Amino acid sequence: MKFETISVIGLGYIGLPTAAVIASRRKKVVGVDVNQHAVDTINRGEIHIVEPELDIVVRAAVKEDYLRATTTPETADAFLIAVPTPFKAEGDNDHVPDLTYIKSASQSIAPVLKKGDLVILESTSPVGATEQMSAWLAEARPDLTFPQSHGEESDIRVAHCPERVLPGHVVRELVENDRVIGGMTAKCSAAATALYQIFVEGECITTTARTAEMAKLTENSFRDVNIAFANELSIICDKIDISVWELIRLANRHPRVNILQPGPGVGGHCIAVDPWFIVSETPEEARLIRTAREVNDGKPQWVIDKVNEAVGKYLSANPDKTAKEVTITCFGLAFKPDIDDLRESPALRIAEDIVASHPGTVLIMEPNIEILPKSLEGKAKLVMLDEAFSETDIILMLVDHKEFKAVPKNRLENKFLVDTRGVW
Ligand code: SAJ
Repeated sequence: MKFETISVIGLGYIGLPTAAVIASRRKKVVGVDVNQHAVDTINRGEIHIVEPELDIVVRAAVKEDYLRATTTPETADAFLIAVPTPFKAEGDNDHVPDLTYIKSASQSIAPVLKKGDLVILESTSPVGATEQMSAWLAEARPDLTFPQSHGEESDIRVAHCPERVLPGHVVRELVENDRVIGGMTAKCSAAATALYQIFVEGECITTTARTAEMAKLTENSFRDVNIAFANELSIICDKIDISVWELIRLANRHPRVNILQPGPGVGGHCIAVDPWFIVSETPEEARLIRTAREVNDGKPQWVIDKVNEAVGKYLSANPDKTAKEVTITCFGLAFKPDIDDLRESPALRIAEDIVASHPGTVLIMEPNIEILPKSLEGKAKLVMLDEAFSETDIILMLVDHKEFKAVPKNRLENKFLVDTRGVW
């Protein structure tokens, strides 16, 4: 199959790198986004998100005229949809996935679809979303045929190919990772495989759309369950006075044991979200997956309780002081090490809670940002490493950034320490 022009709908953390990498293979790519600011930024050859190396790829692709952004879909031979799939606002506790963005993306491309086109859903989606997307397309274009009604003979090919790149390594992983390709029919899978082979060096493995949807949810649920195991161990070990870090190191010496690392909770927009797509579909059956979510979501409160305990201990050791005179420093705000992404960050949630409840000074040391997020503005102070150590009474280690790992142990002397990452 030949693809002259490829359109990517949604120019966020997945869509923009994908568009740029395809363009770097000398294919004409039209990126579409409802956000005019994003479109203008990209058309200047710049980027509106933070991802290592992405700026270089986008700049070159725009300069050489292979990548262009617009707010209105245009004709193309393949459409790749990479829009968010959040939860429905009203049913927050039920964590029901909201497919509104997929619906509006499919309705926006429907008018420009032509016989022979390929439509791929990349957004992480509940099982059945690709079939639903195809139904929306068919509703908008009764003059074309789709796989759900015409099977292999359909005018339009439809597939689900979930993204699985790690933030911070997107440009490399987009090319190197294997891809799961779930076509609604075998011809749909073959067409999608041909598209991904333009830029993917990993293997392209084909399956059904529903299995591909479930595979993505399974990958992130697997990680969530394993992190929950580590987080639960850390709480148990704290109670019975055992170092969880040493314990995990020892247990991992077993040839078939590989425990992940505890932390202040699970952040980001994938692992803390995707398992709920399984739970909301099969609430009776998905008991372990739900519990893992609850264990990980409960971890920030456990950390906050530990900080309060540390303040209590500090005041017992320094009876002449009041809580107002105790300075707490949060080391790290990002949702994981060595990135500046604060979205859905448990570290940020913990810092916000401490700022709201602690009567004394709260300092923040986050080497990857230059200004504090709005929720902390005017309530905490962003400091450099030296000030953080000289001014603080209580150290709260939240993110294992490389700058923190390099700190010599003697700087921690005489400080009360709550280390959620086992760095110190
Ligand atoms: N975390 C721990 N302990 C660990 C590992 C991670 O507490 O041992 C925490 C991190 O600090 C972070 C959260 O989990 O708060 C998630 O971080 P992550 O590095 O595990 O994953 P993400 O969210 O950056 O990216 C994941 C990846 N999925 C898997 O590794 C199975 C990525 O490949 C997916 O493409 C991405 O989700 C996504 O977009 O779905």
